Amino acid sequence: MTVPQINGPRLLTSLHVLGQIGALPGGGVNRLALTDADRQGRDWTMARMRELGMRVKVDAIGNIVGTFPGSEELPPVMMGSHIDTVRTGGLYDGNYGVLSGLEVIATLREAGIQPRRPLAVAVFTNEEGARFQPDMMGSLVYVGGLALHDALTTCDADGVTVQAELQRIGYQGSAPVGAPLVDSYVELHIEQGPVLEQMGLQIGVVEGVQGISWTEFSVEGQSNHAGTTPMALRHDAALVAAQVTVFVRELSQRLGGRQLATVGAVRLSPNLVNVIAQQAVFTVDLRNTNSAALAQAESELHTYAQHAAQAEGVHISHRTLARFEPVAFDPEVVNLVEQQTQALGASYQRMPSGAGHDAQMLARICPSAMIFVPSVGGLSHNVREHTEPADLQRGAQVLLQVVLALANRSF
Ligand code: HGY
Ligand code: MN
Ligand code: MN
Repeated sequence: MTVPQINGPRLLTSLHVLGQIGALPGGGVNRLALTDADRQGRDWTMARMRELGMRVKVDAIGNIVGTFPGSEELPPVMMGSHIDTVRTGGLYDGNYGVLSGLEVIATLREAGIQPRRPLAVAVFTNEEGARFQPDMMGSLVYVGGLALHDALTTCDADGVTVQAELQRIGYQGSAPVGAPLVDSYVELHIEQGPVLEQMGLQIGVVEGVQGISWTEFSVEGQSNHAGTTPMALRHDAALVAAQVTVFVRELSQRLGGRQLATVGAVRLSPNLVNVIAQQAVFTVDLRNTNSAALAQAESELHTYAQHAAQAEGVHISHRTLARFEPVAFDPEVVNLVEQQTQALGASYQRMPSGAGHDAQMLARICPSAMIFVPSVGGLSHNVREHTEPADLQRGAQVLLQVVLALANRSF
C-alpha cells in the first residue's frame, strides 16, 4: 500500500480558519477554556469531524471524541490534543495536534483507506489550566485521575465553576468519561521550546514529559499608608511575593540540571500606588524531569516562603493547583515514531517535553507517545508563536504513518 500524503495547504488553511476564532487584534489567539470563543472553536471542530464522516461524542467534562470507523470493531488508535489556549496564545499550541488528526482522517478517506482499527481524534477540555486548574483537566478526568465532581466544581478566579461554564456553552455532554477505551494514543505538538530549531532538526521523538508542580500562595499583610508608615513597622504582602520570585530564580540556578521555576501570576490588593499591599496571591510553577529534584525544589520553596512571611510579620497559606510526576512514554510507540521519522528521512532527536500535554495523562491507560516539530525562536504561549509550513506538513505525515502502523498491526 503506498502511504498517502498529507495535504499541507489544507492543514494550514484549517489552522488559520480555526485561528480566526478568538483572534487577537495584531495576531495570536485568546480562546480560554469554556469561554464563548472556546465554544465557537468546539462548534467548528465538531462540524469538521462530521463532514469527515466521523461519529462524534461529547462526554460529561466536555471532551470531544470523533471516531473514524475501522474494518474491525476494536479499541481506536487515538490522536488529539486541545483547542483551548492561554490568553496570549498562538495558532499552533494544541490546535495543530487536533487539526493534524483531522487531516490524517481526510487523507485516508481520499485514498479510500480504511484501517483495521478505528481512528479517533480527541479535543480535551481545558488542557492549558490557565483559567481553571489543574491543566490537562479533561484528559485527567478521562483517564480517571481526577473525579468528575471535583473537576466540575473547580472555580476560576471569579468563582465561576467548570460545570456552570460547560452548561452555559452547551458542552456538558452525556457520554460517560473515559469512553471509548483507547488502544494507543499519539499526540503531535509544536515543541514550544528552542531545542529543535537550535539543533537544526525537523522532528522531536518525545520520550516523556517532565514533572510539574503548581502552587498558589496567599499572603495576608496589613494595608497602610505608603507615606506615613515607617519601614520597620510594615507588614507588606507584596514584599514576600517579590522575595519568593527572586528566590525561585536563584533556586533553579543553584539546583541546576533541568530545574525550572516561574512566578507567572501575581495579584496584589488593593493594588494602589500609595497603599502597602494587604494581600498578595501568586503562583509558582516548578518543573523538572527528575522526580527527587522536583520534590527538593518544592520543599526548599515552602521553607523559604514560611521564613520570608515570618520575617515580615505576615500570614502565608498555599494550595496545590497541579502536581504531576514525570512520565515516560511507551518505548514501543516511541520506537515506532522514530522508525517512521527515519522512513521519511527527517532529521530528529529523542527528547523530553518541557510542557505538559494530554499525552501524559493518556499514558496512564494506554501506550502513548508524542511527536514534536520546531517552534520558531522557541516561542510559545506568545502571540508570535510560529512553525514553518514544511515542518507542520512533515509532522502530520509522521503522525499519519505512525497511527496507520498502529491501527493495522496484527497483534
Ligand atoms: O503548562 C503547560 O505545560 C501546558 O501548556 N498546559
Ligand atoms: Mn499544548
Ligand atoms: Mn499550552
